[in-house]
Amino acid sequence: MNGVFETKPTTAVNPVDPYLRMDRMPSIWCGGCGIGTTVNCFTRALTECGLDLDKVAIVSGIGCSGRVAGYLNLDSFHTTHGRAIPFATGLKLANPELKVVVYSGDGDLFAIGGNHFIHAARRNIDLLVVCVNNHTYGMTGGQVTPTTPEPAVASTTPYGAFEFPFNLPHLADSCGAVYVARWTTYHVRQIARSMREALCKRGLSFIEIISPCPTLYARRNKLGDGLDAMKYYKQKSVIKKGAPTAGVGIGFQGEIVCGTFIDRERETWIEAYNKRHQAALGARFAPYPTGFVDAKVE
Ligand SMILES: Cc1ncc(C[n+]2csc(CCOP(=O)(O)OP(=O)(O)O)c2C)c(N)n1
Ligand code: SF4
Ligand SMILES: [Mg+2]
Repeated sequence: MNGVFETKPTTAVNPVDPYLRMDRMPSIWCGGCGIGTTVNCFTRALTECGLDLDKVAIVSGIGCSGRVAGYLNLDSFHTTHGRAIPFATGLKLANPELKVVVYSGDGDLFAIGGNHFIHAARRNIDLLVVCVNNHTYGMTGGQVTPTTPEPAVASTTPYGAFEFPFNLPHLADSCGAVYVARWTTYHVRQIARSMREALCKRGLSFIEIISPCPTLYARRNKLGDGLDAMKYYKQKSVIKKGAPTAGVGIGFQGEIVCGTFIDRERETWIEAYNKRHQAALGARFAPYPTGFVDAKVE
């Protein structure tokens, strides 16, 4: 060196790239949108969880968040609106060896798809459900959803939302989910850790990620850009591990309680099916394979 730093051409690969279908880039997501951040966290969780990626399948519904399955270089299924969970349930039962992840938006999972969620959680189907909650139908122009807080403005509530919104962690908890966590897109390390933990659980895990939609939700509500959303998440988030889920509802621009609220064990649907039929039929019954894929958690 003679005092000058030499710059060499680099062939460094972004560690996220191998997990993505790079031929489909750039993504459709707007600048400042939080969905891509959640995908980055998911790839980190996949790196660390030790699962055989040939045995991981991802299922999305329709929406901006529903595009996630199509961008990930896994066995990906982009299904119809609201039907990701029944599709994923069928996939899991047809091939119990798979670790099946449902990744979709608040509208897809909790409006048209809400009934499927509550029954999958009640039955404890072995799925990880990740909900990107931006409080709106992003893809279709910013309509109100079951999670829009009062009195946020949406295209269908020009004078402000007035319906009681779902508190998603409480819904998941009361329906029997075995793992329930909430983070915002500001909490990238915690999201990755939660995803890794949830990938290792047996039964229905639920992770809610509060995420900005600057183009529709934030613009209509004069909340600024993606960076302003990060400032809000940083200032108004409080981490309360194990907090009772009944108390973690979110008001408009209010406090966001984050953390892992539930981590418990419960018989999965396949285990309960086997137990009941074994008891009733004895040796005449051939048990359904549970096919749980072991992953490592440090
Ligand atoms: C049966 C049916 N009804 C309505 C639609 C229109 N539609 C597409 S995406 C969407 C809402 C998506 O909202 P969300 O799941 O919150 O995803 P986001 O775009 O906010 O990420 C709707 C209503 C559709 N595709 N199919
Ligand atoms: S419309 Fe909203 S949710 Fe959809 S990509 Fe743009 S910022 Fe993201
Ligand atoms: Mg949404």
